Amino acid sequence: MIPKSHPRYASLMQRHKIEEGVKQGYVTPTGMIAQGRGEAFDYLIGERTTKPADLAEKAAVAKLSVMRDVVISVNGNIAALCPEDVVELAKALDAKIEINLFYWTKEREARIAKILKKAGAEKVYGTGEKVQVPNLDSARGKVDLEGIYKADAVLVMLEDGDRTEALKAMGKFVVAIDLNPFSRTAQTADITIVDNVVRALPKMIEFAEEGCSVTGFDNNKNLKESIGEIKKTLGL
Ligand code: PTJ
Repeated sequence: MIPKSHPRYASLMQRHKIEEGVKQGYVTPTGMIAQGRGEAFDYLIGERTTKPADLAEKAAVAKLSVMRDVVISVNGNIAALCPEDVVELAKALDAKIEINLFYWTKEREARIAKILKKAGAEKVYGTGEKVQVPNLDSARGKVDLEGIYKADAVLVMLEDGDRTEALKAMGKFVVAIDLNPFSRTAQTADITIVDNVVRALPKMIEFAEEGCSVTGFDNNKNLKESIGEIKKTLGL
């Protein structure tokens, strides 16, 4: 039992959600490594939503609010950390929710669908027949025709490697939430939010419900500013 007064309470609770997801079999064991990597970067940005992250969150919501067909992609870690926020954001943006797993198994897919439905999702994409994203050989390349395949924009979170490039090659607008500003996903997305998903999604819900607009957002500049936040922490 972790006391609420513990200085690292929030971070430890996230850890335990991931641990519980692994025990229940819907978070892949390597999801723990992904979480640990995220924690390290979160530490470096001060475990808070930085100014550039706040602006990127606003810019992402402003853009996604006016796009026709938006899909929020969910993997095991996201299902463990913030399924209710995913559902709420999807409602606020009128977006679809699709399960997309790197270490795909039918069982994990079914468990995650159940979690999302329990969190309030009416429909969950990515649980039936799938079609292939060109040039993406991993299981992430298998997507729902009515979901990610047809989407104009995709929100990806806690993502490994090369999917953002493949989705962009299909002409999609990609928003990524990634605590690591140096990752390939962060560097190739159209809008990169360098923040913890557990802080970013609630803020995005707020922006979507209030309504927001951002003009002249420059993702490269914003990413550099996020890296600047890390430099400040390091005293560089
Ligand atoms: O559930 P599956 O089968 O789809 O598997 C998913 C994992 C997590 C295994 C897969 O996506 C993976 O291996 O991810 P990586 O390569 O470790 O990358 C995850 C990225 O997300 C890293 O850049 C982390 O810094 C970042 N990250 C980790 N935790 C968070 C995060 N970003 C935002 N919020 C977090 N809580």
